[in-house]
Amino acid sequence: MRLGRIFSLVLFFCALLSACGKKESPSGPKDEKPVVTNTILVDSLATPETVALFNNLKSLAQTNLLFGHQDDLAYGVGWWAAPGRSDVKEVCGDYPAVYGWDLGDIHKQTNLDGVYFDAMKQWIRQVYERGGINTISMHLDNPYTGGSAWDNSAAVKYILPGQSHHAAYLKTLDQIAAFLKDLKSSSGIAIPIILRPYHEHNHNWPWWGAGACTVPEYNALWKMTVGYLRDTRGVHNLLYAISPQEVNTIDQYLARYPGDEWVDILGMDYYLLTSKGRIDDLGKSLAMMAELAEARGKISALTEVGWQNVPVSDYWTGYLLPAVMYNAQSKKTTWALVWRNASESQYWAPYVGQISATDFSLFHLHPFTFFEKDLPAMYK
Ligand code: BMA
Repeated sequence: MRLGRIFSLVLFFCALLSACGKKESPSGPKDEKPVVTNTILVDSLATPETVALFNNLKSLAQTNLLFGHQDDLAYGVGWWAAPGRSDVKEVCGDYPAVYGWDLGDIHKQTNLDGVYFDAMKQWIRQVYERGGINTISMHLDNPYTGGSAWDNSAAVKYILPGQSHHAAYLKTLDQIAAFLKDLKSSSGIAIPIILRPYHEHNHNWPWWGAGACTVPEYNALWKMTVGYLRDTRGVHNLLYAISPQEVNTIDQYLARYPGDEWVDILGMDYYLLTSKGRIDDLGKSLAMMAELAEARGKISALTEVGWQNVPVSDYWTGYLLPAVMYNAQSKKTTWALVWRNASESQYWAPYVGQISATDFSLFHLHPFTFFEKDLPAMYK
């Protein structure tokens, strides 16, 4: 009798212990238990593949520039969602190393540029399986007015914790978290993503821009977003990139910076390279940013660059390459990404027959540039 009671007690405690061990993580019962993997990233629980991506980008940055293109697989000039197609590949024989995507309109079936989110997930998986790199921006609608990302009326102050539109905004972040957590490889690995929220925040066009929120508000928005995805939703496949637009000085760069513990990659968007006279300007800015990044153990990137409809034949080797190769520091820029090939009236990468296509092939062949086939294993 007594032995039996002791036995049941032991069983009871064993059950209790195992129940505690199985405690659901905030992001759901199916998730594996998070493990501390690093002390260098915003997310100390980042998956091993995410940490590897950062370390590999850091070492490649010393020697090469990765080329990136927004929506490369989704469409190009004169085609839409055609399996395997890519304007970049058709011009130079290889896919880009970096692929940009955007989560604007995440509450709908298609994003703001008409790309089905389900298809986007498939392309992101293809990229990962081929060894490429995915980065995601977010042209989210104004959460106060319901207008577009370009509706730059005040919104941030209404979505911060305790404010009228906070709960509604968390629903948007839930949709983003769900999308990011659904990015799994065929063997179930969470696909690492470079997330680039609230970009060009020093400019005035978006609701998160300098004209629509104060520095403390912007910083609070950034931290709230990272904290929610990482700690509440348990998303651990992210590197976080910030990207002010066209900044020349350290002070300008850091003016709205949320802090080293909230950012993995220092980026910059730059659209002024429309004359050779600006090569120095971009080169110096990239050098400044690379130094800032290096001093913090981070990496830097030209997160958006380009000349719409590439109206000169030597843009790639005559403008972009000399700017990135301006000096030893600017050369440490990790990647340069050009925007989308929406149509004949809006494209940023060449397509077959475009006037800069031949020069783009030379850019591709240049030993400094890396396209997808040039990449070593980025996730190991
Ligand atoms: C802009 C343009 C728009 C597009 C937006 C988000 O620069 O390309 O046509 O909707 O980016 O991709």
